[in-house]
Amino acid sequence: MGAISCGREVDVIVVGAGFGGLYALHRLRTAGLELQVFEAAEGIGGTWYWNCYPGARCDVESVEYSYSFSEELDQDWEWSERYAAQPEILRYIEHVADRFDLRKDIQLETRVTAARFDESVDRWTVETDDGRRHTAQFLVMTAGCLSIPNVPDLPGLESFAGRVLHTGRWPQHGVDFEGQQVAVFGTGSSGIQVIPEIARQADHVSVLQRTANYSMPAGNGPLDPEYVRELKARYPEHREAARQSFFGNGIVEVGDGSALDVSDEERRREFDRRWALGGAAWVMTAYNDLIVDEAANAKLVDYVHSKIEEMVGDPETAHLLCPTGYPAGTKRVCQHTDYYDAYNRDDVTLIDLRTAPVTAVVPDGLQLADGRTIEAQSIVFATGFDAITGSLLAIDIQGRGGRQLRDKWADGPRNYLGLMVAGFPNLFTVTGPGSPSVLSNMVMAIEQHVDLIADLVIHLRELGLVTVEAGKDAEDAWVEHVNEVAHATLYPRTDSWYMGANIPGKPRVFLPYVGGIVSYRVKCEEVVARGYEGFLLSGTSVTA
Ligand code: NA7
Repeated sequence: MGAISCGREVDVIVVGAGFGGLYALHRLRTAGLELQVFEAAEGIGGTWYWNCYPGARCDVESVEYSYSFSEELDQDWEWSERYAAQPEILRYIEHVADRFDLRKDIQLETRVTAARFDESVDRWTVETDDGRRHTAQFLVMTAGCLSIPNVPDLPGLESFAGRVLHTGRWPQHGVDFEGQQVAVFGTGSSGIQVIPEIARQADHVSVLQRTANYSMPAGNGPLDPEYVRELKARYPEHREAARQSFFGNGIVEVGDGSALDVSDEERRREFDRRWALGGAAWVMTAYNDLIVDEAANAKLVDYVHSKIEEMVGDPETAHLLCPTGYPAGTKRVCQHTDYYDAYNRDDVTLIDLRTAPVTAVVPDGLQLADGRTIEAQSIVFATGFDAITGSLLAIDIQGRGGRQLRDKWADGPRNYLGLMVAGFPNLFTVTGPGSPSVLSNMVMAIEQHVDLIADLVIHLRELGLVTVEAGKDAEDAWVEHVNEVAHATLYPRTDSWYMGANIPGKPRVFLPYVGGIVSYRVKCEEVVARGYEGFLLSGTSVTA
């Protein structure tokens, strides 16, 4: 290491200033702790700062994908659309930061590179890329579940003469594709959102598809003021209903019957009704067995295929866009606005990478295995992220005895409740692996974790103790439970980022907790009621 200078000594260091970091700062500061937040970007917002590509939009309804901790904030803020676009979400985040005076404890353009637990003083020493070292009793990781971009290792990419972009690192000032031929890789949520927008501007778009995705119409539009007025009149009850729901969403009607117990006509009517309402969650929850029973799932697969065939004019393109080979919903389901229409344009071409992989990137485009050359002046990677564990393992985190988190998690993440890791005292992972996180309303998952952390820290201090960590037995039992619940569903059958399968060499383990936000919350409440069962408080020495 080079010359290191000393930074602040605080109670808590928070890594990341997105939804998670901002709430951690607010909640723990209100509890009387002194905090320092480090954020790598030039601005706050996390995911909603970086993903500023055209078309970026949340797939949870805006009135739900927002903080619930302040009734006044809920009443004052006006969302304009059913599903908010990135600029509006970022404006909301900026508003929250100003309203709760958060900026003074946030240091931007500062990346945390290493964190080591010093057992002699029971404190974390945190290094940042400005060459400074800071210490804190607690370290709270809110660096994001989808924040480390995955860029494919294409042969010759460095020789490309045009511009290379990733949706998760989009230039803040925008990109002008006017007059360009653009190659877009990836047809997940980001690809499905960005492709129609680029198509509107560019001369030609070539979409390079490896796997077709299941996507439902967003059904986005302006929010009806009367609907908002009614919702606001009962916002606290609405928020509570969301907390008690499976996904952290109180609006979606969750069907409680089997897709196999109804006639084909009735099922089609129900799918049609939900498809017309818009929102992936509406369709995916039409029946209670779509994600656990292959035969039930197949009914949804057939339905989605029929809709794609209706929407896309060219039968060959429609056929390629129909997802096959994996159950619907086992990769993150997308929401589209104009996506399928884009393929009805003359200036959008779909290329199937399964039959025509890229053999080389050349200065003016791509060469395909079938001999075709795709000319391009820009390459856009909508190729996703090293999800959930990526941002934690990007930092050299060392716990007791210098044990590295990277070593401990070499075969997949191990922790208790997705929140704490045995052998890594006073380190909290907000929406960490093994918690509902990306399978729920993220803002709600964040609030629940941060509230739990705040209560635990206060409890610890009231007892006059200094460290808390996961017990090894509790950790083992939780990891087993997370796997057991996942394997009762169809999810693990599919190569997805939920399984770590999108990153070469990443262990194939189901990363989030699929048991639902309400059962997870109940489990956490039981743990607290039993005196923080499974956590070791104070100087108890453990080996992980
Ligand atoms: P996703 O959902 O991981 O989608 C990435 C897409 O990129 C997906 O279609 C991948 O195909 C494709 N991909 C990944 N690597 C490659 C390579 N090497 N070559 C070609 N195509 C590739 O990321 P998103 O950013 O769209 O969405 C992430 C989340 O953000 C989303 O779920 C929402 O929660 C918001 P694959 O399916 O792996 O074959």
